[in-house]
Amino acid sequence: MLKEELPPASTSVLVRQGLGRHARRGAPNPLLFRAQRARNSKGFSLSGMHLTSNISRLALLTIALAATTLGCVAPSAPRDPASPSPRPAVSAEVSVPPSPDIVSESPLGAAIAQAAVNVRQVTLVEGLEHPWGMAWLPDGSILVTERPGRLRVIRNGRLEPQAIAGVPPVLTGGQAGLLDITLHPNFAANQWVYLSFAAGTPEANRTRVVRARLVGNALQTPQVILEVNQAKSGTQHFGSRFLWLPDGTLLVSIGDGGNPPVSLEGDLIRRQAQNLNSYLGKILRINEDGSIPPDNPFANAGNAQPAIWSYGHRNIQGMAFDPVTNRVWATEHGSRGGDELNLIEPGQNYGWPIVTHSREYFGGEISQERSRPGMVDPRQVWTPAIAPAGLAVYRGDRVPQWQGDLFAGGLVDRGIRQLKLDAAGNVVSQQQISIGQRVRDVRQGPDGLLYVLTDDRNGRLVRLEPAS
Ligand SMILES: [Ca+2]
Repeated sequence: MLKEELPPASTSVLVRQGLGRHARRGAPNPLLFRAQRARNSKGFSLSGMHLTSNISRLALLTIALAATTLGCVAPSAPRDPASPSPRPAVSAEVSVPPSPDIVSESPLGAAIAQAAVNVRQVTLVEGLEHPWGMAWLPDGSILVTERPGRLRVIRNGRLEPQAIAGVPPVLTGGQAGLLDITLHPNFAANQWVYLSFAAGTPEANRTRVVRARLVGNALQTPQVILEVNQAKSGTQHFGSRFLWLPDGTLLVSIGDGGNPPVSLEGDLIRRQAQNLNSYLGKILRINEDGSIPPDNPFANAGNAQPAIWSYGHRNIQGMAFDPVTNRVWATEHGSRGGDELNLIEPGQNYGWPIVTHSREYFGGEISQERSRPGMVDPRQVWTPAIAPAGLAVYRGDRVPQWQGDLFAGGLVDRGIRQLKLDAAGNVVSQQQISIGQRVRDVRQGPDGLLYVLTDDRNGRLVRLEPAS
């Protein structure tokens, strides 16, 4: 599975349940549609979800190469493994209407020249198993989460063989596992470490946040300070990025719960992103102890969860704060194409799944609407998908040419998009920095350089520094 967003094999049970539900309702069944297309093509699944043989992989590669040769895909754009046939990829491209807010995937010649800083990539550590998030301790050591449920420490540039003890039990498989990590802003005084992870069973699980004190090589006195208020099935879309605001409150992104046919209370679970009584598909804002700030936008709204900060999100895995502009940025996965960069403001609706540039993995529209009054348009749309994960605003003093730029990691992109912004926060150009592995996290380190975690069984910690 290349793209994070594709359902893991373990969802086959859900898929079968979904077939029955669609049949009872008499609704168009995407899974039957997929099965028919697979039959029509003599066993070659066009869905991209279940490539069943090496032959189909080979055919897929051939089509992708042909598409590139014919110019169907912009040369600088990564092929989205979720877009296996060239025809849907092209239609996804042309379905994006012109908008001043949207930078297309076409090459940006002048802007690339402007952004030219030769970057050296230094691999600091290898052997991390699907690392997800990282945090610097006051002594310069780095804590790194590994999705299978371990918390590792890199000390004096070396990955300690012994993991940190006391990590709570986590649900693993698919996108589930131990996810983000952050330290309390006053960690030096109180030793609080915050972890987000998937908790529960494959049938009933939720994103959970625990804080615990780091004493020596162990976490102690763990406290559950937040968990999603509804259980979901399957192992997709946990969100889970942390972001501290200057006022000492903490933002936590929560995914929409999963792709069709994953459902909740008789409806597609993705629609919970528009339900203000659900934590799914939201950014939440809490105090350091999990209590809810009284100035949250829906704190006094009555029929809404007071923890909600913004809503209408699909699956945010990148969040960053710019201390100069006081802006909060977030990157969010679309389904097939339609990945987004959003400028986050409290109380706002970011549209999912009512408005989206993204299409279903199995083909077809999720919505005809790309924009709607009262919903916030993205500042950047990526089609084909980059599968964004990890986001940093560069405010270091080591590379003046990067000042104020956004660095968005991409799983499918296997690299980083460096975005230049104008004063109003519009994206004016982007540049690709290839890393060569799926990128899960990007952060600015205390030394003013950028650090990157790659999502791999043999994941790496990479430092980006100017080459000259
Ligand atoms: Ca949106």
